[in-house]
Amino acid sequence: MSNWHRHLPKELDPSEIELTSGETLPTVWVSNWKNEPERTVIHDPSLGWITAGDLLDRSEVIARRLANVGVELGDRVLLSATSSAELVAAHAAALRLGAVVVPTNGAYRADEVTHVISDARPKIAIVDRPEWSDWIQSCDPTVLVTNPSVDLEDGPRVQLDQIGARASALIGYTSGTTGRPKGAVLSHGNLLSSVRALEIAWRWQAEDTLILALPLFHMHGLGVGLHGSLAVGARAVLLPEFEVNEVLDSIQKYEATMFFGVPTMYNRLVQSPRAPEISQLRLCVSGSAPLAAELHQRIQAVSGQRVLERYGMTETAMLVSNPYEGERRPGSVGFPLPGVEVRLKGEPPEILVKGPNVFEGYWERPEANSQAFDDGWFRTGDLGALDADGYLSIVGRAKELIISGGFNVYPREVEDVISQHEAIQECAVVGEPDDEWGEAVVAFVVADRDIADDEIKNFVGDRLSHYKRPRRTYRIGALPRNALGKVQKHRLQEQPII
Ligand code: MCA
Ligand code: AMP
Repeated sequence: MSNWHRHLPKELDPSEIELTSGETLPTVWVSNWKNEPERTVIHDPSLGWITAGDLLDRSEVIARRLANVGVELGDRVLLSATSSAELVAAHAAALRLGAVVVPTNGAYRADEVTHVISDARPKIAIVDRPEWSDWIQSCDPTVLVTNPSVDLEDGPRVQLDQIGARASALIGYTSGTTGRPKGAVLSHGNLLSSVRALEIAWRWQAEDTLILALPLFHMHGLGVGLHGSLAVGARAVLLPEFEVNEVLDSIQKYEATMFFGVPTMYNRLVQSPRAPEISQLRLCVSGSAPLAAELHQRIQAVSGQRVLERYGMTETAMLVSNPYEGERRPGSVGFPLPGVEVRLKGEPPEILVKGPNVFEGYWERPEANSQAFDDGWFRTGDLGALDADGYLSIVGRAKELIISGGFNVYPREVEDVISQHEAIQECAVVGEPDDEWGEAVVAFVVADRDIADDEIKNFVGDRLSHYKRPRRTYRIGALPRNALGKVQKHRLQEQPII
């Protein structure tokens, strides 16, 4: 299924489309910056508008500083901070130098951080949370830790923008099906082809201004919002957190044209008496988790805005999108984006994908790579269905994954932590449908004594990111198991609560 011509404007001849021009993210950005250095491109929460010329100069200064402390082509640079122009400049600097950025969720706790450090072995970590310094250095004292302004000594001139499209740009940590998070290695070609496809499909133009309240350490905020804005030469207004009134004020103040968010954000927006204000945006996109058809319809009812839902993954960037022109079908993710091929295989049907956007493999995980691909097609672990008009819907997951407020939670990771609790004999973690979060993390435990929700919540919160904490804990007599002893998670809800 590659009916992606349905995304093209009528006047565009498909043979003219070039998604993989051999360029890299920074060569495209730098060319935009050099063409119009006076143009405002990024709005920083405290500094205000930053121009293209500022980003060009600032990224060069930081690239020299990084090179001066020994960062070389292919070296990993861990990046984790609240959204700011400094973070954008540091990201661009690392890429211009040919380093590989490892964006890392700022909510991570010690164990999660040290896993990434020992797996990716970055040369430097650019972070804004003071406690991370100790965590990183106790794991690997050779990693240099600095802040987002990269306050290091200035260095001599260095060669920039030398790498090719096949060079690695990002390592995004994601768990896939099992085990501890593994790094998905994305090349410049992967990431650039994805934003080129979005530029065409969403009619993204230099005149656009995006309100970007998503964190810049996952594919949605970074790979779509930031990379897309910089590649198109458009503007992005960075908000350090999502707050409904702040978003609505920013839409007015900066005459924004676009907003990208996860369903939890739309759920909060639609409850505001000011929700009709989003009607003035040219485009609202939702992704990272299923947008309930009822929420889609409610947003349209209060604001007239037809949210465009799309589907992506860390390993593939963006895959499938509802059309800009034509029906944006609630409950569906639409058609494959330009360049992307999708097919359904097996029973129940799993979504397999191919395209210039699909990564080549996980960082130093040959076994995981052989399982991830089926004859050159990447296995998404999502289950799909196509309707008569060719719209794709995600109808379930073959992988064990909970998506809470757009953040992914792997039950196994939470179960491993709860199992360490002195009163717990065994446990199983699942997602429960939840109006606000889409799915809420909940734990079923077999315990020696009564266990309060907060006890497990705090126990997990001390060890893992806040969004992985179970919102509820149910004490049951025994975990339901099949004849082979495997826990039957679909039967947990039937168990009597003690
Ligand atoms: C915050 N809390 C959460 C979450 N976020 N709990 C569960 N799930 C969450 N996602 C907790 C807080 O710790 C707090 O707990 C309570 O909920 C309320 O916090 P609040 O301040 O209201 O939340 P917030 O800081 O406003 O965050 C909500 C959020 C945030 C803005 C929706 O979760 C968010 O930024 N989500 C976006 C994630 C994202 O960027 N995903 C893209 C992944 P307590 O009350 O106990 O203190 S990329 C991806 O999935 C693919 C590639 C794709 O297709 O895009
Ligand atoms: P990540 O690990 O962050 O790459 O998460 C990717 C997963 O998010 C996909 O495999 C899907 O399960 C889910 N996802 C992303 N977008 C959507 C969407 N629009 N609807 C349903 N699930 C989605």
